[in-house]
Amino acid sequence: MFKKVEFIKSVYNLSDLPPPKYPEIPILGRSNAGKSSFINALLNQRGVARVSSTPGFTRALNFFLIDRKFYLVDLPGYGYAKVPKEVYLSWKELIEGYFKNTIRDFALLILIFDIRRTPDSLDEALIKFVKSLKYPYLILLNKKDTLKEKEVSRQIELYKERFSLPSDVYPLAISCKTKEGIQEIRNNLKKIIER
Ligand SMILES: Nc1nc2c(ncn2[C@@H]2O[C@H](COP(=O)(O)OP(=O)(O)O)[C@@H](O)[C@H]2O)c(=O)[nH]1
Ligand SMILES: [Mg+2]
Repeated sequence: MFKKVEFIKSVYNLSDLPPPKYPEIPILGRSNAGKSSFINALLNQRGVARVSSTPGFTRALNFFLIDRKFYLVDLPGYGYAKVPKEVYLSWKELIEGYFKNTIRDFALLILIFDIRRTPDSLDEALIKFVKSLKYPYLILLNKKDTLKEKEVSRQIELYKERFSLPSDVYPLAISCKTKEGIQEIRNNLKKIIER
């Protein structure tokens, strides 16, 4: 379990990023996929990251420092239907600028999807972008509790195929509600950070 969680800041402009003093693990995904819920589950704290009841649009990159060892970064989600094109473009610019920033130490990128959804062109574009960065990444299919075991397997195969994932990258089905799969991820993160 992680012990100390410090909220560092919300970043709206790339010029405002905290110094890259620690390895960082950004959390990416569509709005409402469960990014904030995942951060809360992982840290075993309610309300560290704000969970939205209505899918909304947070523009900021929220930095959390964990055990003075690494940053967890809650990134703004994409794919919120009511967002105008300019807002999508500014999202894209912020995210791309952040990842192209080569002085930062990206230890692992975590991508979260709602397991019930069929991946669309936006999701595919994200995967393509993430693959192009050459950082290690982990794909999580959240809200496993909403599906039967058979449907879970079917969705895992669907994501694997749509994203043309290499055989060693397997999407992991989790639930932030029942906490299934969360301890396994904690153990993996610890290994990655203490590398
Ligand atoms: N059933 C179920 N609902 C979840 C799970 N994780 C998140 N949610 C719900 O999905 C909605 C969006 O979650 P949130 O963490 O705000 O998503 P974000 O926009 O990606 O940060 C909220 O209503 C959560 O309660 C899960 O594992 N199972
Ligand atoms: Mg959120």
